[in-house]
Amino acid sequence: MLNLVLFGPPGAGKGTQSQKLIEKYGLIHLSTGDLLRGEISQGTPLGLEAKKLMDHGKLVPDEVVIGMISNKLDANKDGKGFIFDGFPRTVAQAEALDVLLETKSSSISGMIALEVDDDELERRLLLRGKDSGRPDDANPEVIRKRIHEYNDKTAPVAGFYKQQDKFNSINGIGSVDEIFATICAIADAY
Ligand code: B4P
Repeated sequence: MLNLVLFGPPGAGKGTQSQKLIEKYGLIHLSTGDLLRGEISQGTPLGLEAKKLMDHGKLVPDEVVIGMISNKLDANKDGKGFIFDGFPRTVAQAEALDVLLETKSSSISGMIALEVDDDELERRLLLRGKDSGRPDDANPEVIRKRIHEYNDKTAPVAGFYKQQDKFNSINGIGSVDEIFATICAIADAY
């Protein structure tokens, strides 16, 4: 199985590149952001709780997202592999993912981190906020909170994969196709 973690701050291009990767490699896309927005649009209790946090740029509790990922892994046992987009976002989530995959005799092949500076992130998210309808994209203060949460809780996840010799960093600024070509060169090596 090819299991890739696409990593980077909010607005780095994880969702954008995931769409292209699933087309090219036939992998299953697991985006915790999309799963949470699905719960919100269905008005489930989990979604109502998550919305309060997401609208303020905060992370949703680890046990909630780990449970969602576990269900999705169980539901897609026979796939060629997964793209983890926006997960793991804390070291506790990364540790839990290793345990979940081990029970399925699988593991993460590698992490690909998209590097983008804060000014460009804010510009992209505000632009998307004009027509995405996402409350967390519409307000500069919430965007800055998301970037702060990333630096505080998510950036250390890179160290977790560096220790396992699975970390790859690439420039996330440039055309979507240029960045995709760089990602594919790494994915092909796996
Ligand atoms: P997510 O849905 O994961 O999304 P994201 O951080 O907003 O962004 P992404 O990096 O995917 O952006 P995209 O490529 O689409 O998270 C939302 C919230 O959910 C979090 O804040 C948190 O509250 C919660 N959550 C999710 N997962 C969680 C977890 N595991 N634990 C706890 N909480 C969790 O790109 C952004 C924009 O840039 C787009 O408009 C795109 O068109 C543009 N763009 C992309 N590539 C570009 C390029 N090369 N040049 C110019 N623009 C580009």
